[in-house]
Amino acid sequence: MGLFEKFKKGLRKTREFWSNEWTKTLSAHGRFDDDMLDDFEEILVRADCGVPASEDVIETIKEHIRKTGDDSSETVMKVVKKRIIEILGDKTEIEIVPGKLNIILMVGVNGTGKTTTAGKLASRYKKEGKKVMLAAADTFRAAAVEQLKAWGEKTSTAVISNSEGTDPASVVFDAIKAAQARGTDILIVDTAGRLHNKKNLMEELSKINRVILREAPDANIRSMLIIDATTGQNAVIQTEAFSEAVSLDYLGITKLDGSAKGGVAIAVSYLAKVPIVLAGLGEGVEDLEDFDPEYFADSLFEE
Ligand SMILES: Nc1nc2c(ncn2[C@@H]2O[C@H](COP(=O)(O)OP(=O)(O)OP(=O)(O)O)[C@@H](O)[C@H]2O)c(=O)[nH]1
Ligand SMILES: [Mg+2]
Repeated sequence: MGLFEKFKKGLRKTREFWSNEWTKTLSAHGRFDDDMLDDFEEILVRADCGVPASEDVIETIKEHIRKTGDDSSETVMKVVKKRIIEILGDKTEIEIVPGKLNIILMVGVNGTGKTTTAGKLASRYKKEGKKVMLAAADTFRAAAVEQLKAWGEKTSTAVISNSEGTDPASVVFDAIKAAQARGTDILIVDTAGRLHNKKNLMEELSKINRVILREAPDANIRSMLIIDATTGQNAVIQTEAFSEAVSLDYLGITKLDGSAKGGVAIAVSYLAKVPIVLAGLGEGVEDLEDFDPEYFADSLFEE
């Protein structure tokens, strides 16, 4: 299956929601007058695009009609799609620097898909012939280490771990030492789910960061916030809160396949200063793709 086909398949529920609602509105109003645009804005908000981005899209449509006088639905849809691609920004991929240790720190609230995405990423990089290692720095939740080990087995990737309850920063320390000794290219650090307002957990994350900076100052260090599309506007709130609390480089958006709330990618991109780089499109090891703004937008509108 091609990449676009995968996006299309993954975004089926979101696309169905958009196209049903839009078809209804289009046939009810026929043309893009103010009433129609009000309905349109409501659809965008209900599709979890968030109020600021939805208002922006509506403004863009109004300006287009004012300038060109063309309010045919085909042209307006093209304008909407173009604006959505602009909001999503340029396609960005995770930067892997050859000849260096690259460390990817996975963070986020409970259950967003950190461990799964870490496992999928390990598989991807192994396939590319890289030396990969996983660090089980979620020592908080029982079974978290076992879950990551299962991904290690599935992807033939070394997993550095310790027992439940040990200091996660010490696991990261061990993992960095092991990665340095083995000439690892990419070390993916899985961390415990945490709320941005839970002081101890956020401090734990800062400590992990300090250990990484101290023990691997020359490494290419990247942190990635994993958000779950099915949580809608909560994902937006999490992105804002984590951006304030820790330094983020990337966003990964998971479970796009499981919900009609794919629009959350638009809401997040409108507010966040970091790019979405990954799209989780299912639970399987292959269900991870680089986030592609054009494919994403095309998948929303494709009949
Ligand atoms: N459908 C779907 N399910 C996903 C995706 N990513 C993760 N999941 C599922 O979401 C659930 C939670 O995933 P985990 O990877 O355990 O999440 P986590 O962030 O590590 O959770 P904690 O460690 O508890 O904070 C699992 O059942 C995964 O299979 C995705 O892209 N699509
Ligand atoms: Mg986990």
